[in-house]
Amino acid sequence: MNRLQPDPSRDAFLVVDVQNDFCTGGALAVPDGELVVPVINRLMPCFRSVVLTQDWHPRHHSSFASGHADQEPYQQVDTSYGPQTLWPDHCVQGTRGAEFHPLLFTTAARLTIRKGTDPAIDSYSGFFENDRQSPTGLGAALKELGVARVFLAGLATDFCVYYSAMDARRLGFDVLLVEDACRAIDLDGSLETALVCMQEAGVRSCGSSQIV
Ligand code: VGL
Ligand code: ZN
Repeated sequence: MNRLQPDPSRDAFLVVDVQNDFCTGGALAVPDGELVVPVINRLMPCFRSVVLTQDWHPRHHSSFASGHADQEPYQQVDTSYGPQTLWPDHCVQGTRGAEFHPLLFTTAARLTIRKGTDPAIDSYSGFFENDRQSPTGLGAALKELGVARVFLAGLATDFCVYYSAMDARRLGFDVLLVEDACRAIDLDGSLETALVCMQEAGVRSCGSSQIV
């Protein structure tokens, strides 16, 4: 098994949405979501640039099914920026569900990027909102820090991790998905689709045990 030795000056560890609402008991629980926490904590000391993303919605966010008459969570609606899946209310700013998992080692983070703050547009990716063009600032920050390669972990593999991976590739970063440090929602085969698209986009996969 080939070893991957992070280079502190060129590599970043992007930890996506490891928040209470995506863990067991949360409003939008990803199966076994909390199992990523010890894996991520163990990897953090291997990186100088650890970046966290935090889904951070205002109370009546447009991605919440509760605000759409006759719509249920997990249905799709058309919006000005394309199709949007509707979700249970989750990661509302200032609530416990929006906080990072209590055991996540957040102290190690250099930067936290909050996303999904615009009431009218969702933001899966840590780089751009779902119109795929409004930046969060993360791309510019990583470039200014000299980052060339991004290791990705977190929740959920087939939504926020997936969109972050695709945008990172589009911005020219090398991307490595740390597979055992992610968990998926898997709506209607979304995990398989995401894995295929990431591979086609040149996202590579690795296991946490390869990283030293
Ligand atoms: C996410 C759906 C809605 C995620 C965030 O973190 O994957 N999924 N908001
Ligand atoms: Zn969200």
